[in-house]
Amino acid sequence: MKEKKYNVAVVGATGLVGRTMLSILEECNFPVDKVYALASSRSVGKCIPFKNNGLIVSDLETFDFGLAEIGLFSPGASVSAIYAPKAVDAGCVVIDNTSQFRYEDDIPLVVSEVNPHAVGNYKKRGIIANPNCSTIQMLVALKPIYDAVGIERINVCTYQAVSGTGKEAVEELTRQSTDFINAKDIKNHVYPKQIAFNVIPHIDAFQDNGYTKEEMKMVWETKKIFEDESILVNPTAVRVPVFYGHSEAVHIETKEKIDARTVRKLLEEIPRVTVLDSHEDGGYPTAVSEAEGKNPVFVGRIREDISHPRGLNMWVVSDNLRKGAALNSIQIAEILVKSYI
Ligand code: 3JN
Repeated sequence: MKEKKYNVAVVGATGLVGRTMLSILEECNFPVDKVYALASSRSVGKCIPFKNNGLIVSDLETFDFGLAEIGLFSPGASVSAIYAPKAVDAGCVVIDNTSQFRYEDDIPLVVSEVNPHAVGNYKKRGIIANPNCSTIQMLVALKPIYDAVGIERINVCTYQAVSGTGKEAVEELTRQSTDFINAKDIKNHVYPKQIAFNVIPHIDAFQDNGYTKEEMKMVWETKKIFEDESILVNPTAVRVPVFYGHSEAVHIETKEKIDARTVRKLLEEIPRVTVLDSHEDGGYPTAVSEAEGKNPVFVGRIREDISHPRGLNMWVVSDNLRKGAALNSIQIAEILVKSYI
């Protein structure tokens, strides 16, 4: 029997996540037929890389979503708010990479290794939400431990690459770095403080409780994805002068004691996790040397917490544009086509 193929619309195709979606669609075995690259009128007519001839960008505003069975959305929350429901009305299933729908009860929020079963709940609204990049890589690494012994509390500090903010931030880090080296004045446009050769403890908007929205996303999303309102999450989200790949120092308190060797073995069995954890110089993953441009979630520095009887520490690194965004969206689409549409 001939394999069914799907027409896919990539919304926000000119952004960093949109371009990564296209490059993963090129390299993976997803059964695509036609691919539509959509963006705002500003980008209409641009050619973006895809297979041999590239794709010409079409106007999101006038696109007939009846032409696509699946919409991979990453255009920003306010744009998804308008166009995702329009796409659904035209018969397209939307996988949305923004925060617009993530916290709505009747919209599934899915990490493909953690709660793939939740994809089935897409039918009511026609939308599946893709979590925030920092949540995704953390939960991929924690899921086997959660299943084995339970997790009471997570303390996490993130070290997030500028590509999480977008193209302008990649340009800002590049420009500030050259200006710094050439002893020129440094100007901040994207971030409130200099990002080159600096570390900024602020991602997304401040909330009433003093946490930032990026931090609260990790709290809300962990509870929803693990389907566990009781799990405690205490995050600090930090921007670092790295182009691609988020890193996280994750400290957990488990419900039952588990030793570092057992955790290492559990994680080594997960196909999309790569454990790099030898106690020697360089025996751990980093964003630039391992994660950038790669698909796995890399885990290292696994060790028992010397200050807590059920504490465990680990270092989790992944490409924020891939597993943290585009790849997870396409893996959701794979589950969708395999079992539901
Ligand atoms: O800053 C990062 O590293 C991740 C940024 C994610 C982001 C940036 C702007 C808007 C999001 C997100 O996916 O949560 C959003 C949003 O959709 O709210």
